[in-house]
Amino acid sequence: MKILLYNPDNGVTRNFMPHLWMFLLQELTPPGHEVILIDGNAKAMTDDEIVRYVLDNRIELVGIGAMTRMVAKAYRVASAIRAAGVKVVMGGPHVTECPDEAIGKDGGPRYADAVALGEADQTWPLIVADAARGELKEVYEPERDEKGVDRKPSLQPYPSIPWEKLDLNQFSLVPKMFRPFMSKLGAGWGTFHVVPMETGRGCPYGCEFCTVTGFFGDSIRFRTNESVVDELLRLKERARKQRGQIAVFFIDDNLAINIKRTKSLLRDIIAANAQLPWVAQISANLLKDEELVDLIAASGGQWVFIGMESIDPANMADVNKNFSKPGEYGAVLQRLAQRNVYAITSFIFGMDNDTVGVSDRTVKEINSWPPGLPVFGQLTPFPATPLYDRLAKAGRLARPKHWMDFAPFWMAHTPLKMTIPEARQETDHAWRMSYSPERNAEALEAISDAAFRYRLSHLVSRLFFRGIYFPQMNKRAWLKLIFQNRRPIISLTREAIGMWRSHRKNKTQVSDEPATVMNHQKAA
Ligand code: B12
Ligand code: SF4
Repeated sequence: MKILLYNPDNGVTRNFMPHLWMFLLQELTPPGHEVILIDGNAKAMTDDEIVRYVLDNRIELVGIGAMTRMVAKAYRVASAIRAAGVKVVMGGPHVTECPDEAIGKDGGPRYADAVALGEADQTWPLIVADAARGELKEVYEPERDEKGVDRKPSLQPYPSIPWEKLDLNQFSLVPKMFRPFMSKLGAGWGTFHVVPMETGRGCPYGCEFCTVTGFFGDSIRFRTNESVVDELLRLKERARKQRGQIAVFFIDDNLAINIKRTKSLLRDIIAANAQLPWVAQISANLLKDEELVDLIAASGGQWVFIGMESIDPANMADVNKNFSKPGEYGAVLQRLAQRNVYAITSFIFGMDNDTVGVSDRTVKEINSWPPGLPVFGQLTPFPATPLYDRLAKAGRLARPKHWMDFAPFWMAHTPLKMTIPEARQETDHAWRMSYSPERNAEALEAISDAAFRYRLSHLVSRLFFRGIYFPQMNKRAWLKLIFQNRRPIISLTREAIGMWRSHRKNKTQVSDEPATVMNHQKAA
């Protein structure tokens, strides 16, 4: 059977990284089937184009995965594929949280032939076998234990995703026209991939707005250190062979949730020389441990994503995230920056204690810390979260099915101390202040003592991160952005040329020196 796994884009911006679920399910597919992957983030296609692709390639089963944010598009595509006579199965967080919606059991239209609820590592092979026999069921759920609790995959053993062989061309972040030139730079920059990797699943913290504790459970499961190290080594080898760069995004919700285990993993990565530049999510409360931060830096950690949410402790208490203390954020970032590790700091506006001016207050505080990459969102009641239930009970949901008419940065409920348009303005203001050309230049100035590569990484990341809010989807937008930020770009380019010249001069001098000196050096 020919199977297509498809992940829609959100229609506004693109993700920089492919989705892990597709590679995982591809690897878990029983032998004898061909699995094709299309990620809308890398290859944007209209609904008609996808249907045409499915028919032209004689696809017999389409699997679609979606977060709530892109589920409306997922439903549209699914309906168009079903109308063309091809079976569709949907999985992922949204359909798990609203299981009846996709199969029309909530009174609405039906979008999918089948849904896979929860973690599908064990159900996917059954789905494929049933579909191949023409006996697809409506709902696939993980097995339950005697107490009725889902049996979660242990992650030991963990499937070996063949990254070394996969065609990742559609996911390279280096534009095609620059590839030949970039591959000659340093160790090679002809391709640049950010690859998702998980080392564990589950988070026990249960923040009110988050779906993770409900979806993955509060019992945490880890892969073995060996399997993570092996995957890193294979990726490192691939980067070397293709004269490109690979960075890893450890997508665990909290990489350091068990500090002892994290330290042991990072030590094993260092011992095996398996370091690649990596990014991971770690909560601020766990980053107080100096030894952990040392190991993060030594094992390749470059950026840590921290869900800071708010600088107001009352807001943190409201959303059950009291364990993260705003008063400690500055020191945490300082500790990271001392090791040249920087932070992607994530904030949420529209919390119940937020008032007009929250963006000014927050950005002022952020600017007093070592520079990072701040991102700003709004409190969103995702279905099946405690937040959704609380707001629904209080009659505060303005758009209870907000995902069916997805509106970026437009809240689905009214915060207590400001209006929805005010929350939008605050969010807009925070993005504008944080990524203005002046702020970008200031941020680089603040780390002027850091080595060239950290400053380059900082500037490039800033230009990309701005795109999360201000769509940068065409060449014109990029050229404008480059022009606006010409000051730090020119300054870094000059520095790079200077470094390259002195490197070339040193090389020429060494090769011009008499053989005796060379021999002498060798003997020394
Ligand atoms: C990595 C990640 C991202 C990446 C992008 C996604 C990517 N390229 O991987 C980045 C950082 C860009 C991101 C951004 C956002 N994210 Co995010 N992200 C994650 C994270 C941490 C990991 C995803 C992952 O790979 N998980 C591991 C895989 C194995 O799990 P999985 O995807 O659920 O897949 C399993 C099953 O669901 C199932 N399955 C999945 N799809 C399918 C399809 C089929 C056909 C079948 C059969 C089965 C199946 O099988 C898999 C194996 O068991 C999750 C949290 C989490 N732990 O999952 C949040 C999460 C998915 N993100 C979330 C959110 C809210 C966002 C943002 C909206 C945040 C924001 N405010 O901006 C943005 C939106 C991005 C966009 N495109 O518009 C929410 C989604 C909640 C929801 N109901 O939609 C999550 C669950 C986190 C949370 N706090 O609740 N995210
Ligand atoms: S710590 Fe992060 S992953 Fe865990 S429940 Fe809170 S927001 Fe979700």
